Amino acid sequence: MPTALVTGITGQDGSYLAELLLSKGYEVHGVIRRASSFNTGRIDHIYQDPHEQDVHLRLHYGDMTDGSQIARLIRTINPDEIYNLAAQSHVAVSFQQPEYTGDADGLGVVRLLEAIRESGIDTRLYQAGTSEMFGSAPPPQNEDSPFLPRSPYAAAKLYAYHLVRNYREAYDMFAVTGILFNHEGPRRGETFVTRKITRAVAHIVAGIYLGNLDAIRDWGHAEDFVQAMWLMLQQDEPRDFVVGTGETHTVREFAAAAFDRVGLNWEDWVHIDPSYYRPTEVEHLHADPTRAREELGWRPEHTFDDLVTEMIEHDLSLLGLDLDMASARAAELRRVS
Ligand code: NAP
Ligand code: G4F
Repeated sequence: MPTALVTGITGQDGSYLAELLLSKGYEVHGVIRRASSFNTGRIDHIYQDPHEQDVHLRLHYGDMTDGSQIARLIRTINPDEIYNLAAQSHVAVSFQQPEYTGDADGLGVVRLLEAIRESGIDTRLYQAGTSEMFGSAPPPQNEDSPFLPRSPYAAAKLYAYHLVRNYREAYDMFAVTGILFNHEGPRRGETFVTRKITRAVAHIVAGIYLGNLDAIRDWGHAEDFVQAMWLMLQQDEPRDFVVGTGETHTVREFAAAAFDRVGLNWEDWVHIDPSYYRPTEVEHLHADPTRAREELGWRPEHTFDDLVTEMIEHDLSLLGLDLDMASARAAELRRVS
């Protein structure tokens, strides 16, 4: 049975990846951070009590800022594959916490690479890179596009990208970076723009404050993207890949599509709060995923419309509502206003 170590298992991608690996027969070890209350909501449905028989998912405390624990986990688990998904992943927050973001997202990867090297184990590493590294590079972006990062987050991820490449060349490691464009889903963190919008739609009367509506993103579904992560570690040779859908929308278009699902006009509900504008913005991300399509055989299965609908249905279900009930409520609102 292959063994995988997943950092960031409590996050959006970590939870989908853990499901995928378990379905493929892996023993999965996840790294979680100690918190004052439970932070495993996204993986509770696959959690197994370690006292049970035949346990395939095991959780360990750890942090990317704590190198000795990372080294200990790698030594004792001896995984065949490591997926480093742990990160302070919010671009806007990285402007407020640049030092911590650099520590967790940049230096954390050095700690991981050094732990692998010093342990001498034969393992494969997937590093979660990002299209944010392209920053202001002209679209569409592929593996040969320049990196022009526009945030402390992107700069930290770019540092990690170069280190992974350097360790691959210097020590002959199977270590790769997936340069993934935005991917979302019902488990997306509540402060990313797509989820912020779909939650507002579900609450209907809440309205919403947003920043830059003109930003263009290549939004896919996280369930499709974790497949690409796994495929990258199954190749004969280690190689970096751009992963994205190749289809783009503005934030405004996402909001319009989402409010339209329940029959509302987004312009009546979306307001601008300039404090959500970033000191430097990434205006246009558009993937050219040719290499992933040709070499990994990867293609997204979810469409943009599927994604918007699934996210809204999920946020409505949390309130005990469905699309018909929400549409009826919206129609009532239109009648009385
Ligand atoms: P996410 O939902 O924010 O999850 C991040 C995970 O990292 C969580 O499990 C979090 O733990 C953990 N974490 C944060 N700081 C840590 C630290 N210092 N030590 C250990 N764990 C830490 O992010 P995601 O959307 O799943 O993204 C996964 C990875 O892909 C991230 O590296 C992100 O930067 C990258 N990425 C994401 C996208 C995207 O569109 N989703 C695109 C490109 C790249 P808690 O649950 O305790 O907070
Ligand atoms: O949803 P966002 O915060 O995602 P962003 O900045 O594109 O980053 C996400 O994708 C990256 C891959 O490209 C990942 F590496 C990263 O970890 C993260 O998952 O913002 C999307 C766009 C931005 O242009 C932002 O300025 O939406 C714009 N936006 C407008 N109003 C807003 C808001 N973003 C947020 N979070 N909140 C707003 O109110």
